[in-house]
Amino acid sequence: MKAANPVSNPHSAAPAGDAAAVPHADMANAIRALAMDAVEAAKSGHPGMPMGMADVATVLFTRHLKFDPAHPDWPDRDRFVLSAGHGSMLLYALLYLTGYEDMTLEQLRDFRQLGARTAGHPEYGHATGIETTTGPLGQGLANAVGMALAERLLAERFGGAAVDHHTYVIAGDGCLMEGISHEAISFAGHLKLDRLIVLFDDNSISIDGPTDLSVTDDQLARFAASGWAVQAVDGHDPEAVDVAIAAAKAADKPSLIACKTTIAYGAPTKAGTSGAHGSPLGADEIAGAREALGWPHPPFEIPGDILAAWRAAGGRGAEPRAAWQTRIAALDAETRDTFERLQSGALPEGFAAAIEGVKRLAAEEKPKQATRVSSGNTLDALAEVMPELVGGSADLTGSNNTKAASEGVVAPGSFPLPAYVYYGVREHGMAAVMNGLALHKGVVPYGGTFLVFTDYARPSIRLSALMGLRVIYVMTHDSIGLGEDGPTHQPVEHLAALRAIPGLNVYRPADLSETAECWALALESADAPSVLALTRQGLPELRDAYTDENRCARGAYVLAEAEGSRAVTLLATGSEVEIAMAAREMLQAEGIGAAVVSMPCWELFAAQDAGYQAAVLGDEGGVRVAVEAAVEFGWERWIGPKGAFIGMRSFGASAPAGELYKHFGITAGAVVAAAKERLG
Ligand SMILES: Cc1ncc(C[n+]2csc(CCOP(=O)(O)OP(=O)(O)O)c2C)c(N)n1
Repeated sequence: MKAANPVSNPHSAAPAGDAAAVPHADMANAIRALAMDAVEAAKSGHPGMPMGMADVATVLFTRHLKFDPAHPDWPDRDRFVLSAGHGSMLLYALLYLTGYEDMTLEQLRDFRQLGARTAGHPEYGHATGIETTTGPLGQGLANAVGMALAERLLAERFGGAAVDHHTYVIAGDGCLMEGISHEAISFAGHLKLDRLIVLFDDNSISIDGPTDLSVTDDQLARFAASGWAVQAVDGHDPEAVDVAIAAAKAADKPSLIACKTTIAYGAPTKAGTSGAHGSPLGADEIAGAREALGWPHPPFEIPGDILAAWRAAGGRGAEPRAAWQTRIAALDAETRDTFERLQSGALPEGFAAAIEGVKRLAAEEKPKQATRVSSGNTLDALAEVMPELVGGSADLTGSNNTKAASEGVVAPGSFPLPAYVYYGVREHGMAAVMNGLALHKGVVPYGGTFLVFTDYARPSIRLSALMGLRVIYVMTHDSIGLGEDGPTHQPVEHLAALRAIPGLNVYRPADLSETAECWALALESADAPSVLALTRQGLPELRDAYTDENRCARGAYVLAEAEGSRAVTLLATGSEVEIAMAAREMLQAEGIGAAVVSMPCWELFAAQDAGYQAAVLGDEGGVRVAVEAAVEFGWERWIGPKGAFIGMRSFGASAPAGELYKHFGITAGAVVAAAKERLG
């Protein structure tokens, strides 16, 4: 299916403002030329998608998008998400043309080179105006749902004078084929997130060829069935696109606009084919495209009048931004302070006292409590002082203990803060929506499911880490200790798999005190995601007394020092710290000095200096025994050459927890035996 080779763009309506003098086609062709030239210079990349969507993007950026390149972090800007991240040159061209200071022509020339802002796929934090990292298809679309949700939550709290913006997405066939798109659109439709507008690059091409090789969905019907307003337009007709976006803005539901486009629009032989996907067009094809498009200018050269028109489009936001600033200044001082604190991500004054209150209660009452319950108690205290909390669960609220008493339930037309979101059985969607919430800023998301189902959310957890987002994953039922639900529900390799993700802090607290401390650390990590691995089963409080210090902050610490000289160091996390404590008693009773080290967070411990690590782990030649109801993978790093590991070597089984621990040999007796064997 090959599109007609356009000799000139038949739709050459003029955009608004100073840009009026320059025909639309020239504006759009500037994007096309930069995309072709940058991909050619890099000798890799995707020119087809930016060339196909250039008309749609031109209409969006010159007529609708509310943004100010001089203030890229303006909180009330419209968000633009390029979910089809392989078309990164579309975004980079737009950022350059509209005048983002850090997106220079040099950067475009250095497309895909080491150290350039213009990475192969848009990377959050590499350049201003990149709202999220995209590339894994479907993620951006789901992030945008989170951004649109954050907008509604903050608008309800602070009013339309402070928060009133849209979230736009460009998504391709690939994004819509991914399973995550179903979770995201279903959730957005349910909540009637009417500030969300998806521009679907409906070009019927993906890498393997025409999309009908693998998909024949009626996308309009699919979105409509999920509660979206849907329209279909010719994506090369700027007036039609303009009218459709205006209608979408007026809709009381999220909107899908299917934009029929031709991939690599203008390329003489590759337009409309998957040949325009994933590799440079080549010199001849580019020359032909320049001719067909009526773009005689040399590579990377944008004529002054066209660039000026684009810069004028970029300048449209200055006035609305200044007006917004005036409105913010007019807010009462308390509202403004809270708004600004939330935007900055700073924790509130009452934060430390909330954590202290939980720790004092732990020391005084020493409750026997599952750490999932401890987490719920901590959240109750935190939500009293943190209106920015947006909690939730993927249909396991009662099991995850994720709903704090003061959190209001999010529903269509009701967006209270602090908020609680019933995400439904959508783990992957939940994680990506939480990334979007965090990216938007102003709210702090956390969400729960069973630890074993981090597998269902893993691609988004990885992106939380890659982007350095404060997203908190509350993952309960963290071992065979969950008991009767059996091996499908019992994580064994998940701690190791999560610890393997760079930049992700995996916490496994042992009691109420540690749970409160780990929550504090997760919230204090403004630029890192956290997983809290929590138990279903009850655990004793292990601390003797209240300490002001956050003992989990260094990742591992000596919970109980050996009496006499230390011959054995017992390392454990979470529910197995109790087992290590029992083993210590038994060893001490035999006159063997044993210390117990609680290791709630490997990542934080790995960041400590060698002196601290050595003091905690004990003499390198000494005997170390680690106990964790999970696979050994990774523990060799801590237990040293003479070390032993007591844990899982297979999947679990369905039985009461106590029996399972015995069956799999995760007992104080086994720890003692392993220690004595190594002592010789
Ligand atoms: C999760 C995921 N799977 C596979 C890829 C590799 N990939 C990049 S683009 C693409 C095809 C996308 O097709 P479409 O969205 O229609 O983009 P277009 O061909 O229109 O540019 C694929 C499979 C990816 N980036 N992410």
